[in-house]
Amino acid sequence: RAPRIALVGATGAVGETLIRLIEDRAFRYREIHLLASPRSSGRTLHVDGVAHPVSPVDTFDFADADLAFFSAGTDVSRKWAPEAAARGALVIDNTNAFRMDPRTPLVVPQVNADLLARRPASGIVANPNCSTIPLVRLLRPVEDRWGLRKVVVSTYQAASGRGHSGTAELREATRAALADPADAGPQAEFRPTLAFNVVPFIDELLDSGFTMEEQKMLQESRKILDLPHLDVTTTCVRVPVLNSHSEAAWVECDDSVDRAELVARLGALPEVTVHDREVPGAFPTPRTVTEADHVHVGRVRVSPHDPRGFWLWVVADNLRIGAALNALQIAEELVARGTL
Ligand code: 11C
Repeated sequence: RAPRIALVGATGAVGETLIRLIEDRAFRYREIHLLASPRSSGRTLHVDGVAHPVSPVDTFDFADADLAFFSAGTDVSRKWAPEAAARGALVIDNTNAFRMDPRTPLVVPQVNADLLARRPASGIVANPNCSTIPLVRLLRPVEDRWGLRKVVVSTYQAASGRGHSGTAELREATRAALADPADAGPQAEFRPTLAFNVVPFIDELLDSGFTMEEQKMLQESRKILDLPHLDVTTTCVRVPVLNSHSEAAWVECDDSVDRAELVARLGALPEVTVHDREVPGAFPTPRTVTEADHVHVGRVRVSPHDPRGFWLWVVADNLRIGAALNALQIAEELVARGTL
């Protein structure tokens, strides 16, 4: 039987994207319950042409759902996801709340879908951070063929990583700066202003000197790839782009890498497009990515000095690949495997 599903955070950027994907991918459900924090509830949203009220999460009985998607922020997940799991719903959580919990699998279906064969001990499947997902999808075959030694990444992350309020602030701050270059505009999401700027700081600062976003990329990559000692070091940067995160990744391997073979292996991955497979130097950008459900790769360069190292330029829609699509693909796997 098709599952009864609940969407917590239905009015947010990830929640709205999830609704579009449920429609586009014809994900079958028996009932759908749209939920949000009390502040964001009260609206009506359409799913598959049917109007649904957005109800407050704190009045919903999760015994009425088989599957619950959470994308309303870490605090909401910490408070309600364990309750939903205890009431019998299998939770797919988009936040950072449970990713490193040993009882909770951290899943990118193209990498470690086998973890979805049974219901997790916590009743929760965690969805990784949006900058981790495209990276590990590309690293998996590299590890399998050449052995990974080290990965150095700089990210170029879009404003939509902060949801609707992030994109709204970028638009408003850009308008303010165009009218008066001294006017930084609003700075609730991005500080200093993101208008005509790049900001090498995402999430909170840790004692290590790295940000939480940078630490997530290390810890999550290790867990998903099941390589607990993998060296992944990153600088995470916010750029004035509305949607789609980009990454420049330097990858060092145990063995020498042949560019043609690397391009062929990456190009053979499901839902991956390599732009410079046939056109030398071709690259994707956040504005030109049209197939938003693919991870896009370009500028594939093996070092002429030491062919054990190579560069990739990666662009992926952070709301889809990095959040809603990954969550829905987890759900599709759970249904296909009969785990629900
Ligand atoms: C950003 N990567 O771009 C963040 C958003 O841990 O799921 C996603 C935060 C997370 O701001």
